[in-house]
This record gives sequence, structure tokens and C-alpha cells, in this order.
Amino acid sequence: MKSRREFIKISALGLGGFALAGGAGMALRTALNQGMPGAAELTPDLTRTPTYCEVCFWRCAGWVYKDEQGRLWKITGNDDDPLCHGRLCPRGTGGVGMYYDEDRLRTPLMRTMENGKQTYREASWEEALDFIARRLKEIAAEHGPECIALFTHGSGGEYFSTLLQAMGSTSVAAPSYSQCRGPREVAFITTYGQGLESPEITDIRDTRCLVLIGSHLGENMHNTQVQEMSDALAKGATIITVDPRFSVVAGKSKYWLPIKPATDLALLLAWIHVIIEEELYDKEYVERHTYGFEQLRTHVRSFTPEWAYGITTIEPATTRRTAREMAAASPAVIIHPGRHVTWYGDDTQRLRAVAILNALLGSWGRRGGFYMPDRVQVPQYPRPPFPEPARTWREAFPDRYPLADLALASGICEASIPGATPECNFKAWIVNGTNLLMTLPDQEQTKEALRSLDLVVVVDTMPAEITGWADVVLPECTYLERYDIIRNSPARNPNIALRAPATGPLYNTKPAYWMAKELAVRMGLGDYFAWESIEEMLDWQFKELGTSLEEMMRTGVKNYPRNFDDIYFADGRDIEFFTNTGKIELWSTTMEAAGFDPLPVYTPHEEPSEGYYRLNYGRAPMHTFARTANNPNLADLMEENDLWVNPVVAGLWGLKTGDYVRLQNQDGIVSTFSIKVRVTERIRWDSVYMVHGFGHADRRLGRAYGRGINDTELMSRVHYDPIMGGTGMRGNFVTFILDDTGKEARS
Ligand SMILES: Nc1nc2c(c(=O)[nH]1)N[C@H]1C(S)=C(S)[C@@H](COP(=O)(O)OP(=O)(O)OC[C@H]3O[C@@H](n4cnc5c(=O)[nH]c(N)nc54)[C@H](O)[C@@H]3O)O[C@H]1N2
Ligand SMILES: Nc1nc2c(c(=O)[nH]1)N[C@H]1C(S)=C(S)[C@@H](COP(=O)(O)OP(=O)(O)OC[C@H]3O[C@@H](n4cnc5c(=O)[nH]c(N)nc54)[C@H](O)[C@@H]3O)O[C@H]1N2
Ligand code: SF4
Ligand SMILES: [Mo]
Repeated sequence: MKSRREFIKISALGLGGFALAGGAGMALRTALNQGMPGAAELTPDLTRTPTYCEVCFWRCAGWVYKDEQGRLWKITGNDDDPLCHGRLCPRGTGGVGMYYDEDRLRTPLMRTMENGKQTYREASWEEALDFIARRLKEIAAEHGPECIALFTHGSGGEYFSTLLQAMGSTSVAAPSYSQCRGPREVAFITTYGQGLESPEITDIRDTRCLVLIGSHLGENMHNTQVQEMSDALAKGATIITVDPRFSVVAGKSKYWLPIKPATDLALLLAWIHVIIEEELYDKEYVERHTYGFEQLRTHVRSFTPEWAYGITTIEPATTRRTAREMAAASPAVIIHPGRHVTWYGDDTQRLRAVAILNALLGSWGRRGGFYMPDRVQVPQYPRPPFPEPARTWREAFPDRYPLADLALASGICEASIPGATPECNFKAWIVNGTNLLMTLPDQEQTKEALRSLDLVVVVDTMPAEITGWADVVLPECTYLERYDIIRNSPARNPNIALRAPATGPLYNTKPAYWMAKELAVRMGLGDYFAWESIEEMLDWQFKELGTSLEEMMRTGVKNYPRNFDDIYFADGRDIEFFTNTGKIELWSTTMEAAGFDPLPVYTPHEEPSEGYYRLNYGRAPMHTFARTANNPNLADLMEENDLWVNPVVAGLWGLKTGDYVRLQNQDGIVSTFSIKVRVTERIRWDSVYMVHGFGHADRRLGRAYGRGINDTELMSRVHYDPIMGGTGMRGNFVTFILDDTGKEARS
């Protein structure tokens, strides 16, 4: 009998010798002997290579500088890049730390048994890839290729996705959908026939009023938005922030509405009520472009600010005043749809209310509201068509989440547990650049799926928690050491950017494109990667786009004029929207047909019981998710997360700033480690707050191990959005455990 897959905790990996390719060996010696350039060293002659950042998925374009010995010195923004205008955020600037992180994965690893215990051993690329290709073929032959799934976040996903589709599977899932912006996209597609994309098409630069509901720009460091927000502020724009926490941007706002968590939909309905009852809406726009206004008017009649007050704790006068402020700025107003919006399970409906409010104020397709993006069509390097899959990911969860338009990471995870959905159990996962244990709520479900699978392959740069579950770990080189797909971001103008290697890969690491191609060749699917070298492929694509690899090496970025002069709607002209009615659907025919409320309805959410507090979480400017906690440069700026506690609560529990506590959630789950308390008025008494991405439990992360608490382990309760399967994560409650046994766990 096969033994069930266990998480491999500690290993001697990398302590012993590691296989080194010749060139990589040289680079390694250079880096380790000479180390990272010190601040005291005089800057020598530096050469620069173009890149785009991979510290988050905004993908700002920049330049990597290195000296004659090949040491990387710094990364700066590319002045011609419309996403960063020459300025990277603190995380992007700290990107070199990814390269210098001595805890990096160094060579392929394979699960093996030693003295009756599961452990890893080092392997050559040949052996690791041969093994994976053989297992994938066997699994596809036995269960069908549809039972192989890819989880991915980041540039390498494109290559593994090609591999998967060439095999005959469409199950490619990204946490950026069902754990992030999925509900928003579905809400806007059902309303406008078009999503928000990434980077978002918010025209913040020219807005006169920006309404942020939860979006904590300034802590959420998505570069263009933060830059444009400060430009807008300088030009006198009003900011209205709705957040139970006094966020950084709340401090720059004319209005801060410290809303009771989980009640935003009531506030949105009250705002819609005021805008309609006081006739503040854009009448010409609503009449020309929208569908269902009369039903909406009737629907919101009773949703007065007084009604909402009892739910949200926001004073009726404030609701009215802020609604009028938005209307006065209309159409240069943005009710920002946010990005990480999987909060309470009714998120698509909350975002529908956001979409409706924007439509009433006429901001969609208007300067200072939302612009219509344009992008380059990057041609595909010639390859055969993909085979028709026998089943799609959708059949993994029949009858559920009918409006999901992309594969659901959590849905595939659930469908990988035997018996969950008899029609389709997933048997093999390739996990590229996503740390599922830190990323998907309900860790038990993730672990149960991982224990059951026939094959788990993890492609990562770091020994993240997920790598401990792999049968084979494939170490990718960092973004500073590789070429990658052409960046092609939707924006005001079409633009492209190149990522080229500033230096050769350290250790025995390889780029994702190389791994995917090598696997394809071994599986008889080499035609899908018909290029000889990545340089040849990129040069071919660039030439089709009127440039070349050589030119892009010099410029990094290329901007194009728009294809049409249609960034904003022309006044007095009808527009055909990609909805069933061809109009902006205030009343959604798609929702109705799928059996959901065609107009958003407020439903109350559960409240914490006595002694418990809602677990709230967000971003810190110097970190990205769970991926930067071990980065030497960024850990230097912030090495652990802390727990925001209201003074009233602190008084009740006798807590002081600097105390360490552990947390226990509503299901009795206790955090592995402890967290430092920060007593502050900036958080409401009904919640506590922490930055996501800390509390790493893998000892191989020397700097990050045991520092702070991992919010994900306390999210055992998930409120699934019935419309599209988003995983509502903010319905978890915690209480304090005052003995600091977390310290023991850490030591
Ligand atoms: N520095 C940094 N920046 C990042 C990232 C990163 O990792 N690091 N990640 C990027 C990604 S992928 C995403 S999706 C975005 C996420 O960034 P946003 O979309 O801005 O994320 P939110 O979850 O809305 O933001 C958390 C805020 O919501 C507030 N909040 C909590 N509950 C409620 C509630 O019930 N109502 C309201 N109104 N507010 C509430 C919290 O107090 C907190 O201030 O950030 C992006 N930018
Ligand atoms: N509890 C909780 N869960 C969340 C969130 C939250 O705020 N709290 N936020 C949600 C949101 S908005 C999002 S978008 C997702 C993000 O979720 P993920 O994308 O899973 O984010 P990370 O946890 O940073 O995991 C990224 C992994 O990629 C690896 N990596 C970094 N660079 C590379 C590379 O170049 N190549 C490869 N192959 N791997 C690389 C890192 O080492 C890390 O293990 O998480 C979601 N889940
Ligand atoms: S916003 Fe910051 S971390 Fe994200 S891509 Fe840009 S520079 Fe990199
Ligand atoms: Mo996200």
C-alpha cells in the first residue's frame, strides 16, 4: 500500500552539498564569496538590464543594475513605464533580496522514504523531469488528463498552462480569482459586460472624488494607483474612506466612515437611495445607457440612511453628506471596487451595488471615473491547436457557482478529495508560484486534498509551506535571473515590457519556461513549445509587434498609440454594452436567469460572540502576501506582524503594547505562534487586525519562521459566494490566549 503523503517538516536540505551546474557554480561562488554589495562600497560602473517586477503582480517595469563581477546592486523604475513612471514601491526596490536570500531552493528535490520516514533527497533535473513526465502520462492514461490541475500565480503560469492544455486539461486556477477579485469581475461583467482588469481601469489621476471601501491604498501599494491618488489629492480631490480601521488613507481622507464590519452593502444601498431620492444621479447617462432604473428606484425606496444607521453605525447625516459629495464630483467620481473582495460570501452582490452606484453617477467611461483600456495583441508563437478536453473544470462542481468564469482554486481543491464529487476527482497538481497553505482558507481542506493526490509537483523559488507537500520540488530561479513572457498590460495606451536575465541563475535553478518545455518534450508535446530558445521566441513576437529583442533590451518598455480614440464615451452617443440587453444592467438579467437576486439585497452576517473579535487583515507597504517575509531587505523593514487591539478591549484583557498573545478561533483552532499586541484607537472594538503573510511554519525560512501569526490558519470558516464561488474569509472570530506558549513553538 502506498503511504499517504505527509508534510515534510524539517530537513537537512541545502546543508549538505548541492548539485551545481558549471556556470551556476561560478555565479554562486561570486555571490557567496563577495556577498551582497554593502552600503559603504562606492558605486562602481554599473550596467543595466530591463525587467519587470515580480514582487507583486502589478508588474512595474524597471532596470536591474550590476557591477563587473556580476553582483546585483539595485533595481529602479523605468521612466517610460506607464505603470510606474520611474518609481518602484518599497517592495519592488527590495526585489534584489529575493536573489540574495540564502534560504532559496537550490536544486530539485524528490520525496523518498528513509528509515521509515518521508524525507527529501536532492535530484538532478533529468531525474526529476523524467519522473514527473512519466507520472503525468500514467495519471492521464488512467484517469483522463482532466484530472490534472494547475494552480498558479505569476508569469511562469503561462508556460505550465500551455503544457496542461496540450495534455487536454483546462483546470488552471489562480488564487487571484476565488480568493481575490473574482466577485468584482463577475459583478462588473453582469452590470457593464466588462470587468475591471489588472491594472484596474480606474481613472484616479483625474478624479475629483475617490471612495475607498476597504481598499487601503497606501498600505496596498499597487503602484500606479498610489501615485495617481497622490496626484489627485494634490489637485484637491476628495477622498471618502469606509473602513472599520483607521487606515493610512483614512488619515488623508475628508471623510472616514468607521463602518461596522460586514455591513457595507447596507451603506451602499442607502447611498443609492439618497442619490435617487434627491435626484442627484446623471439623468441623461442613466436614460441613455442603463436598464432597470425604475425597478432599482422601487427597490431602494425603503433603504433610507436611517435604516442603514441601525446596521452600519454610520450617522444618517454623514451618509447624506457623502452621497452629495460624490454627486457634486460626478462624473469624475470613483466608487472604487477594491481588489481583494472575498469578504463575507455576498461579495458579488456588494460589488454589484458598487457597479450600480458608479452607473448612477455616470462615471463608467468618463474622465475621472473609469477609462476604457487598450492593449497590444501579442501574437502566439505558432503551435498546434489544443485538444478538446473531455471535461472542463466547471464539471468539478456541477450545479454550483454558475457565474464563475474562471476555474476556482478552492473548488478544485475540494474536488480533489475523494468522494467530494464522484464525477471528477483531481489526481495530480502542479503548483507554480502560489503558497496554497497560506493562501486558501480552510487549511484542513487543502491538507486533505494534498494527502489524497497521486502526484504533487511544486515550482517555487523558496521552501514555502506548500513545498513540504510536494513529491517533487522544482526550484525556479528568481525573476532577476530569467527571461519571461512579454508583459502586456491594459492601460490608457497599449504598452509592452521585457524581462531579461540580469545575471545567470544561482545554484541549480531554472526558469519555468525551460521546465515546461522539457516536460512537454518528454511527454511528446514538444510542438507546443516549438521555439529553439526563449530569445528566438521573444524576438519573433517582438518583431510581429514592430520592435525586436535587441531594441527592447535597450528600452525595456515600448508604448503604442491607442487604436481608437475611445478612452472615454463620446457625449450624446449610444454605446453597445456586452450585456444581454446591450445596456448597463442596473437590474441584472444574468443574475435573474441564474436564480439570484437581480438587485442587491442586504442580508445580515453573524457577529462575534462575547469575548471574540472579528479577525480582520490586510497589507503592509513593505511586504507582499506570504512571499516576502524571508526577503532579507524587506524583513529588515518589518520582521513580524502585530495585532491591532482597541484600548477598550486591551483594558478588558489587561493587554499592553508589546505583549505577546496567541489567538484561538471560533472552531477552537489555536495559532501556532504568538503575535505582538499593539494597542490602538485605530481599530474598532469589535475587531482585531493583522497583516497577512507572516507566521511561517517552515523552518527552512530562516528569517520568517515563527514570526507573528498566520491569519490563514485561523480561517477555518469559509463563506462561499453562491454566485461565483469566491471564498469569503472575514467571517472568522478570535479570542486571546494570554500565556505565551507561542514562543515555545518558535524556539
Ligand atoms: N503592499 C502590498 N500591496 C498589495 C499587496 C500586497 O501583498 N502587499 N497585494 C495586492 C493584491 S493581490 C490585492 S488583492 C490588494 C488587496 O488590497 P485591497 O483591495 O485594498 O484589500 P482589502 O481587503 O479591501 O483591504 C483591507 C482593508 O479592508 C478593511 N476592512 C476589513 N473588513 C472590512 C469591512 O467589513 N468593510 C470595509 N469597508 N472594510 C473592511 C481592513 O481594515 C483593511 O484596511 O493589495 C495589492 N497590493
Ligand atoms: N489569509 C489570507 N489569504 C489570502 C489573502 C489574505 O490577505 N489573507 N490574500 C488573497 C489574495 S488577494 C491573493 S491575490 C492570494 C495570493 O496568493 P499567492 O500568490 O499564493 O501568494 P504567496 O503566499 O505570496 O505565494 C506565492 C509563492 O510564490 C513563490 N514565488 C515567488 N516568486 C516566484 C517566482 O518567480 N517563481 C515561482 N515559481 N514562485 C515564486 C513564493 O515563494 C510563494 O511561495 O492570496 C489570497 N489569500
Ligand atoms: S507595485 Fe511594487 S512590488 Fe508591485 S510590481 Fe510595482 S514595484 Fe513591484
Ligand atoms: Mo489579490
